[in-house]
Amino acid sequence: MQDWAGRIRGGERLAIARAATAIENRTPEAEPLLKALFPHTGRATVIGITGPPGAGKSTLVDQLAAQLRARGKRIAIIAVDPSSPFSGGALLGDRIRMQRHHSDEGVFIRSMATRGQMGGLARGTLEMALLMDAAGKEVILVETVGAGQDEVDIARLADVTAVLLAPGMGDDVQAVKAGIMEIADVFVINKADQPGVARLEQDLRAMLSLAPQGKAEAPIVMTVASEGSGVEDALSAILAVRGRKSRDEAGLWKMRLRQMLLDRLIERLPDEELGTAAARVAGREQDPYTALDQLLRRWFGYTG
Ligand SMILES: Nc1nc2c(ncn2[C@@H]2O[C@H](COP(=O)(O)OP(=O)(O)OP(=O)(O)O)[C@@H](O)[C@H]2O)c(=O)[nH]1
Ligand SMILES: [Mg+2]
Repeated sequence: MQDWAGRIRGGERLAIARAATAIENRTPEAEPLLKALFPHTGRATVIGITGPPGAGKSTLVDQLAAQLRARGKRIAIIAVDPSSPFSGGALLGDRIRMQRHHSDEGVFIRSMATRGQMGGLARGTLEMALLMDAAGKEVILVETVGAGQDEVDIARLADVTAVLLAPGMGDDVQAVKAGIMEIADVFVINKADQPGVARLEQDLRAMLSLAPQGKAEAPIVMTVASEGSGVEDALSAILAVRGRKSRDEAGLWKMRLRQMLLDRLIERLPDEELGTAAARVAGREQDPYTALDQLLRRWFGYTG
């Protein structure tokens, strides 16, 4: 284990890839490995890129990666592939688009499936980021679709979150739900080559002017990711936020530990048990509170 961890810290690609697979498959090796790696984490900058399906997140991530490489940064890309019908087909496209980085030793790319969880980042995304951090990656780009729970999850993971919008996506600004608004540090209006950009910007500014917590000052950057224009500005805006934001590590870890605790409890509880209890509650044989007490007692040794 120590040897494996050492090779990861040395940036050995094969060792990192094996660890990524262990994390994704939640094999028994993953946890002891992460324990060994943890003291060597905390240095990377994690940038979350989120937004509606098809807004151009992958295209922008690819361009940001190129920019960061040009600045000599070691980077990792974690693409969380939603299992939604929107993006099922985009995965192959992403892979092809990012191919140019594949032969580059300074870039590590990993896709993760959400496996049909309700919203939510793929379990293990935090672990994947910790792995990349320990492996000496200086910047970690995480792409996720902003839908459902994701906005909260990405805030728990990322140091800076960029929300990507694009014109002509139907409900435009409405696609950015209130939750996303709150976690956005930078707004990127992509597809600035398409009609409707000025309106989108107007709507966004109007929305931001009503938002609390100084969101009205959140930078808005225009990009045409497919051509690479505006990408440098987007990166500068993101890194500027990173420079200003004082990192509340304990606050972040409180959110993360809460989620990990929930995950662990759910993991330990056999699904059939939950099903049996649910059937009793549904049949009015038992109230939900008594059912919970019983589950807690039986599976977690809870005596309260
Ligand atoms: N016209 C135009 N098209 C773009 C731009 N950026 C990306 N696209 C195209 O928009 C489509 C979707 O881009 P992606 O980068 O796959 O979008 P995404 O947000 O990652 O999509 P999902 O991962 O499926 O949610 C692709 O066909 C891109 O080539 C842009 O600035 N202008
Ligand atoms: Mg994508």
